[in-house]
Amino acid sequence: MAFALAFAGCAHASARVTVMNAPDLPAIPEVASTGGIATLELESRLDDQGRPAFFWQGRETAPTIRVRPGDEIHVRYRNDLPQTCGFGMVSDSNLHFHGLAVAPSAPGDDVLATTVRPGKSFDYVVRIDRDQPPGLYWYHPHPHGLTNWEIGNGMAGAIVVEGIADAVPETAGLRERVIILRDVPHDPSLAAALAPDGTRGPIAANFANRDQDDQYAAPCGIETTSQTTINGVPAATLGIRPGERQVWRILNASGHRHFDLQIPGVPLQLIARDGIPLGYYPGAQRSEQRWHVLIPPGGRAEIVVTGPQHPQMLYSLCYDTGPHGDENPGAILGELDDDHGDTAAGRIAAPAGLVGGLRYRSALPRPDATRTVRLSEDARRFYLNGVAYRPGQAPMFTVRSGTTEAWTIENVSAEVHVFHLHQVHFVVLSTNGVANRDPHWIDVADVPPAAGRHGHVRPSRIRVLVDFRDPAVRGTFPFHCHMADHEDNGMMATVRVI
Ligand SMILES: [Cu+2]
Repeated sequence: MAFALAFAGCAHASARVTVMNAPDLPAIPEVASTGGIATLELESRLDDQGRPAFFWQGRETAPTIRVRPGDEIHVRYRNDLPQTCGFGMVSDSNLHFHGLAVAPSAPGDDVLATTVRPGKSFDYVVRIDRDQPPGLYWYHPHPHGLTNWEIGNGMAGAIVVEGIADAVPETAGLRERVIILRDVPHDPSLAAALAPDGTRGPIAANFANRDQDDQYAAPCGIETTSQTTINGVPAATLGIRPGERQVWRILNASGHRHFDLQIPGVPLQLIARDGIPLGYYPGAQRSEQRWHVLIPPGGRAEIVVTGPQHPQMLYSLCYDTGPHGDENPGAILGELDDDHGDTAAGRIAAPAGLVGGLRYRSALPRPDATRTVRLSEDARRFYLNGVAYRPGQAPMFTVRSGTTEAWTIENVSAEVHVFHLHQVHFVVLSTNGVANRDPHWIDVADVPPAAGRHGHVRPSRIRVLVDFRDPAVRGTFPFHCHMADHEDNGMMATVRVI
């Protein structure tokens, strides 16, 4: 890190010299809807390194699916993974369409009953609501017990719902980048470090060691087992001219790592979180200036970046996941420099009268019910309200469609967890009793570690308002920790909306 910073300093003196020589940010191929339908065939199989991976048109890649509100996504998904994966489970797969307010039923966004077994295929049809806000969503596998093996090895792709310029007119005409951040194990078998049989393996040892160490010295640790990537490469050059503004749509598709993005000296104009423009929240600004942007696993941030006068690094800052948490050390993701060749995805289209998300824009209704979800863990398993999830388990809650509910998410463990519900968005109202000063509609939220040690645990709590008002969202779907290894090991439950 120090070495690279020293070079960045030199670059200031000799304007616009490439310091990293990293390749241009790879562009991700795209499938756009035509006639209201985006159609693709996607396949999962082991790549030449033995990792489970998405393939499209014979290439190891997951295209960005670009749609408009009211469109459909048709995916023929073929599972060509070996019959069993490295730790003895059948290599099942399926697809989740994260963040979209769509029905939780087959042949759409159903991860509970729809399993694509090895050697089989399934035809997904996802109907996107006319009211779907414009922004960045994503698709990834969600077979309980194997989610970390599949997502953690890189199986994820982006979905863009068009229309951001209707919500943020100043983005019209700007060049656009889709950026996918991952954290891929050096050894493909390590993504299965938490085998779903309850044997927590290396993490259990970590848990035990850290428990004896009250004053742990390196809160972010030193990651030695994995490599962060940006659009599939360890570091990239992001071409941007001095003063040019670009829209970056950034997805954290890692299995369980946070990214806290910073470009020294460059303000980041945050315009959307988790697919919903900031300005949709009643009374909120269309954009907020940030000096760093934290994205939990599963989260998305859409930002406007202004090209610096001199090359600058793109970093992820050290993030402390808590005394029992995993290592999230700082990382260099790339460098902003003059264009060497245009690898942007295209330009943001002019406003087109796509006025979505109406229900998100009105004053928050009073909650119709309250619930409590307690997050806990021991050396073997992870729990919601004391229960480690088993497939087929009865729903934990039954909710009336058309309502909102206030949920208290309480963390009694000494590491952060990432709360996520399928199909719906929510607002964080408060954290540990302190009102949220810049609330937004989101679909993943950090629940901070509990305070106190050795039997004197003070739980951390976030209070959220969950939106069950969309009439399309009826049925049973999961909520869980989006650290995929935690979910695989039990930190999941289901809710039934009637
Ligand atoms: Cu967790």
